Amino acid sequence: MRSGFVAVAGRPNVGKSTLVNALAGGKVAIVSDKPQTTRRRIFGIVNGDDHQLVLADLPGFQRPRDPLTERMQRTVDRAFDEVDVVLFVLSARERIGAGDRFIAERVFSLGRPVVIALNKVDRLKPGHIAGQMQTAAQLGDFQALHPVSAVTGDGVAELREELVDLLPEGPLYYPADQRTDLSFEDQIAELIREKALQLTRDEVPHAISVEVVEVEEKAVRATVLVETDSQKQIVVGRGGSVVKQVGTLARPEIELLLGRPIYLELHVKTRPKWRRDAAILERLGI
Ligand SMILES: Nc1nc2c(ncn2[C@@H]2O[C@H](COP(=O)(O)OP(=O)(O)OP(=O)(O)O)[C@@H](O)[C@H]2O)c(=O)[nH]1
Ligand SMILES: [Mg+2]
Repeated sequence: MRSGFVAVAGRPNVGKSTLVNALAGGKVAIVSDKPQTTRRRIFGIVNGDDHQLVLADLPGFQRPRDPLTERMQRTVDRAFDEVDVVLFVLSARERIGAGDRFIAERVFSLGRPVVIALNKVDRLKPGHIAGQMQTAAQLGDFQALHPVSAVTGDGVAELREELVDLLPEGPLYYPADQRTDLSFEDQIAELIREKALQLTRDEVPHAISVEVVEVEEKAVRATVLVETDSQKQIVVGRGGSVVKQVGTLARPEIELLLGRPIYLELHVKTRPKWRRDAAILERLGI
């Protein structure tokens, strides 16, 4: 039996969570086209006959700007302490530059094998991919470099095999049928937040968080927090249209998770400066 922990590191928005989902073979982490979607460490657990690969999906590396982003970066820093392997994710669609080199300095100094995933290679010209691979190869002394597409699944099976091969012999850390370490409540809150991120833009997504208030047999009640009244207006929408849409998109996924139909009740509330409020951040698991 091989088992162990892999930290998934990289700049915001390079596709870390999408890749964790692809490797885990199902949705573990929420995904959006807005940077800083992932705010806490989430384990995606990949179970095989003779292995258990625990992927730690992490917030993107960033320069902290407030208590929320400070806590997010601390999560990233701490995650490196006890891992067997680092999966360093880059986007083939963007210039590999200073931000990636900054992260490289950190991950290549850990004394652990580093596997580079060059993500988002779908629909890119082979010549462009080859160039990006050459640049990526200069970032440090890597164990392996895999061009992948987390969206189409190209290269994902090979990457999974590579990661499993790097794990030491070890025990099962989680029951073999478990896919994440998040509670149902936290998974539900994340699903609702994902839909709210999808339907908003500019500064609004960063000001949104979700708390599940109650999960009953037939109903789930949750609160969508924002920081200002104008953000609240946007998330509620005209005649409640936006929050209604959030519910419509989130409900089927929550029902799939719980395995039963539910009524989803969402309230949007203004909580000024929650991003600076240690008690709220603690409660949100950040
Ligand atoms: N074309 C393409 N898009 C991708 C791929 N992987 C991820 N994306 C898109 O990239 C965006 C960001 O994906 P995420 O998985 O949320 O990225 P992340 O690195 O986890 O982002 P943070 O949590 O904010 O740090 C989403 O719009 C994804 O659909 C890929 O292989 N190809
Ligand atoms: Mg993410």
